[in-house]
Amino acid sequence: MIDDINDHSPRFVQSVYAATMSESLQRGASVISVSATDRDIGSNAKLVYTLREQDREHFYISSVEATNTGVLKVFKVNVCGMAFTDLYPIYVCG
Ligand SMILES: [Ca+2]
Repeated sequence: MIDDINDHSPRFVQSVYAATMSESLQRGASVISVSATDRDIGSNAKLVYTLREQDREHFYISSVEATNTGVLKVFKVNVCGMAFTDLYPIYVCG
């Protein structure tokens, strides 16, 4: 049995993700899907997405095991004008 060493870090497919949100988005509504790749194999390539603590007030992110993607969802409604400095730079209400 050949084992894989977890020696690669995940990289986001896009360096910037931006989304336009409607004011009518309800809690639990999906905002955007994000995707990263990891060059390891098997469980070493499985990704779990998290948000920084200050971003969790308004959003949460679900990790989708089947596709290895993360889906950003609304935690608190009326999140118009939210700006992220890290992974999700700008949200504009449409
Ligand atoms: Ca890895």
